[in-house]
Amino acid sequence: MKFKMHNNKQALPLVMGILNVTPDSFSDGGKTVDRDSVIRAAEMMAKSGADLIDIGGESTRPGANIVSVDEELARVLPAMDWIREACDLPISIDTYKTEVMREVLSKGVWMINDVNALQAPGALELLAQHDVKVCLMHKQGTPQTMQASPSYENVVEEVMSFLKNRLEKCQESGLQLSNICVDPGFGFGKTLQHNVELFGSLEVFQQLNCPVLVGVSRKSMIGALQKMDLNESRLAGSLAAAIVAMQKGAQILRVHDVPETLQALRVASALGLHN
Ligand code: 7PJ
Repeated sequence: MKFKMHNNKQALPLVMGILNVTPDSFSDGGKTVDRDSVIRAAEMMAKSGADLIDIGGESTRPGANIVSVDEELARVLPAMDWIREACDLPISIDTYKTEVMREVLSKGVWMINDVNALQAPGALELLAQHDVKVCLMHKQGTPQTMQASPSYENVVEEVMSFLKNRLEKCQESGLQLSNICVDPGFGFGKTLQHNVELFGSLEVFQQLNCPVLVGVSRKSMIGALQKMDLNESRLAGSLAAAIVAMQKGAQILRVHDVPETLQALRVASALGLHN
């Protein structure tokens, strides 16, 4: 699969299906940890046209608990095997821990999706030794405290300059630019206003010359943009956001609801919306 290019399905963004193997994930927590449910989820994503599957073994939602390397590996490694039994989709691992990266790289992972943008000690050096995709995400603070008081002078400029700096560091360390995508990190140390400003300026991130990944699926900003009960489904709002992200040039969308997202993107595209 090409990374930088559109897939050949009507120039849609790549759709990355989220498969959490954590007991505390905010929206499908606890439902996908055993073998059968992982296989079922992966088969469903493959059948509905996902381009890759993102496995997360530690929740990074606001306030979530840190898990040990061993615990994270105990969740992620079997899930990789089960997904491979179920389908041949490329696998992304959502981790910021160098030790976890090392293990999954030895099992031939396709992408390292790092909410910490390879800032952990040894992460850059490790990734430089592998031909693997990587997603560099911006966040302010840590998942434990990041929503306490996010603050920026200019959120778009600050996120841009962080990502630019990380891209430079990656290239200095020997990573290939063609393997890297960037992500403004919606909801990671951002108020609703910050998220809205970033989304409004998504096109600006094209200047970084690598694919832009957007993850807003079911996030609290979707609910907060209109008055909504906490337990109400955020699916419709997430689909609207996916379409706008496509229009603003996002090349990878990280989503929970793969068939619904693809339906929305295909219809939007068939009716004249372009990436
Ligand atoms: C993101 C992520 C995101 C990338 C999570 C959640 C929280 N990785 N991992 N971008 N979010 N690259 O899904 O609500 O936005 S975990």
